[in-house]
Amino acid sequence: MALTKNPNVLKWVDEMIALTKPEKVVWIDGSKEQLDALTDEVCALPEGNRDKMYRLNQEKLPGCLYHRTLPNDVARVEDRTFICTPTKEEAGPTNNWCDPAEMYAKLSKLYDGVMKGRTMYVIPYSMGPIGSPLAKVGVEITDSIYVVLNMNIMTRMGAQAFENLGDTSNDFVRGLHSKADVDPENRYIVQFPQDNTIWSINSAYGGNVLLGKKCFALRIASYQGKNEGWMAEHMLILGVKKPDGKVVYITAAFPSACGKTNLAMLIPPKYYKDQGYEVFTVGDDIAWMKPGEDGRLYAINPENGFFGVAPGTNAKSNYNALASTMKNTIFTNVALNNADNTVWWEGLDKNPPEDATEWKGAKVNGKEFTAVIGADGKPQKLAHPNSRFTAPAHNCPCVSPEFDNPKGVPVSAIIFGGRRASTTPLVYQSFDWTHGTYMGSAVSSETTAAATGAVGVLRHDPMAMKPFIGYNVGDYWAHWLEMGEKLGDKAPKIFNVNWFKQDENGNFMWPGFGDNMRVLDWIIKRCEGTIDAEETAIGYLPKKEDINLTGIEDEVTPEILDKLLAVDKDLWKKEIAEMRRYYDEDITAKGGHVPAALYAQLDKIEARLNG
Ligand code: GTP
Ligand code: SPV
Ligand code: MN
Repeated sequence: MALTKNPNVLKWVDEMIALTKPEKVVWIDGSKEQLDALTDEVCALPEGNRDKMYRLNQEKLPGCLYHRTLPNDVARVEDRTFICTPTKEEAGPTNNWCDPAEMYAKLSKLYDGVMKGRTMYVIPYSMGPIGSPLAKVGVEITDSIYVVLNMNIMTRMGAQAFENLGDTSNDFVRGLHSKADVDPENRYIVQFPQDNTIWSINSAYGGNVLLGKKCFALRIASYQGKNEGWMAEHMLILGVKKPDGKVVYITAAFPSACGKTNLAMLIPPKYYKDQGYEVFTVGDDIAWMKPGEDGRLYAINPENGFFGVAPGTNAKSNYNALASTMKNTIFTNVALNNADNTVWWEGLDKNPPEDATEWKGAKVNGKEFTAVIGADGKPQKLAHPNSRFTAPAHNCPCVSPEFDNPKGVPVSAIIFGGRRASTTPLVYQSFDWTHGTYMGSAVSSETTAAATGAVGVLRHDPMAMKPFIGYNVGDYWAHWLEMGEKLGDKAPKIFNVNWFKQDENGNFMWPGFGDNMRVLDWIIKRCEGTIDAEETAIGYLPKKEDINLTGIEDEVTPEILDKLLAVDKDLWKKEIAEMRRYYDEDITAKGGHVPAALYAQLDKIEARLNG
C-alpha cells in the first residue's frame, strides 16, 4: 500500500512500475516487522544465490549481517558514472556527459521489464535530521533487499520521510535502481541534476546503489547547493571538546579511503586526554553546509550511518569505528571466520582465521592463503581492500550529542588533504578564503581501492570531489568563492594536511591516527588566534615548537619534524607548474570556467616562490 498521498511521488512510482514491470510492489515503512521479514527472506535464499545474505554470530555480533558482491562489482565505477545536463559544458571537464534524452532512451531499454518476476521496493528517506531546514527527501526504488537494509542504516528511512515531504511538494530526489543482471558491460550510474533524478543499473555495491549517498548527497546536492546558496562536500565533521569545555567543529575533505572515518573518530593521545580533550563524531563522509542566522557556516551530516572501509580498522587504529560495528551492522566483502561465524579483514589483527571464507566465497586456510604472494606481488587478501561495514551512527561511542541537531554545528575550520608521498607538508594554513579555495582546487592524491582502476596513481582530485561534483568544476570553484564572500570574516579558516608523507625508504614519517590530534590542536589555536606561524610561499606553516610531540619524541625526532614541515622550493615550483598545466589543459581548454581569482592565486604563489 502506498505510504503517501503525494501525487508527484505516486505518478513517478507508477511510471517506474510501467517501465520495470515488477511482479509486486512493497512500500518500505521502516518498521521493525517489515525489516525483520525482509532479513529472514534474504537470509533464506539458497547458497550460491548472488543476493544471499547471512546472519553472523548473534551472540557476538547481534543484528549483524554478511554479504558478498560479485568480484566485478566491488567499488564505485567512475568511468560508468554520468552527469546528464542539457549541455556538455554544464557537466564540465571532470564528468562523463551524455545528452539527457539520449541517456533516458538508452537506459529505458535496459530498465524495460527488468523487474519481471521480482519485487520492487519503494524506499522513502530523509538525508539529514527529520525536520531540519537543511534536510532533503529522497525516494529510492530498488529490486534489492540488500539496498533496503543498507539504506535503513545509512539514512532516516521510512514513512516519516514522507511526513517531511508533505502531500503536495515536488521537492524530492527520484532514484531508480535495478541490479538487473549485474552486467558490468551495461552498468550505468547516471545523475540528471536538472530533474532531481538518479538512474543506476547493473550494480549491487555501495556508492553505486545506495543512492542517498554519493549520487544524491554529493552529485545532485552539489548542484542544488549552488542554486540554493549552500554547499554539499565530501567532508567528515568532528567536534573537539577542549579543557575549557568549548567544542570547536572542524570539517575535512579527503579523497576516498584517505582517512575521513579515522579522523572523524579520533581518540586523542594520553597527553591530550589527561587535560580533558575529547573528540565527537558528527559525520565521516559528507557535509551539507549553509550560513546560519548568526552568519557562521553550519554543517549537518545528511547520513545516519557509516559505510566505512574495513581493512586497517582495528582497536588501535580506530577503536570507535570497530565498536560501531558490534551490532546491527552489515559487512560486505570481508572474510568470514567459520570457527565462530564472525568477520575478519586484513589489519583487524595479526591472526587470519584458519577456517576462513575469503571475500569471493572460497573456503580456505586463512593462514596459508595469506602467506601466498598474489599476482600483484603482495600477499593474497582474505578481505577485499574496499570491503566495508555499514554501521548505525548511534552505535559510535563518540557520536556527537549534536548528531541529530536540525540546526547543525558551526564550523571553525575546513581541512583539505590527500595521500602525498612528497611535496605537501604535514599541515599548513591558507592566507585567506580565496587562497584556501585555490588549495582545495589543487588537492591531488594517490588513488585507492575505493574506485575501480589503478591504485597509487597521483591524480587531481579538487576538494576531494572529482568524482562527485554534479556540474562544471569551474562553476563549483566560483560557488566556493561566492560562499566565502557571503561569510566574510565569519568564514571558517582553511588548512591542508598530509598524513602520508614518506621518507627515503617509503615509510610514513607521521604516526597519524590518534596523533593527528596534535595537528588539530595547532589548527584550533590558529582559529582562536592564540598562536603565531611562519609565513611561507605556500601559506602559514607551524613553528616547529608549536607541534606538540609529548609522548612521541622518539618516533618523531626533530629531524623528522623538519622533513614533515619542509617546503622544498624546487618541488613546489614543479607543483605550481603542474597546477597551471592542469587549469590550462585539463580544465580551461575543456570548457572548465576556472575563475580569474584562482589563476591570480597561481600567479601570486609563483611570484612568492621566485621571490
Ligand atoms: P571513504 O569511506 O572511501 O570516503 O574513505 P575515508 O576517507 O573515510 O578513509 P578511511 O578513514 O576509511 O581510511 C582509509 C585508509 O587510510 C585505511 O586503510 C586507514 O588505515 C588509512 N589511514 C587513515 N588515517 C590514517 C593516518 O592518519 N595515517 C595513515 N598512515 N593511514 C591512515
Ligand atoms: C567513497 O568511495 O568515497 C565512499 C564509498 O565513501 S562509496 O559509498 O562506495 O562511494
Ligand atoms: Mn567517501
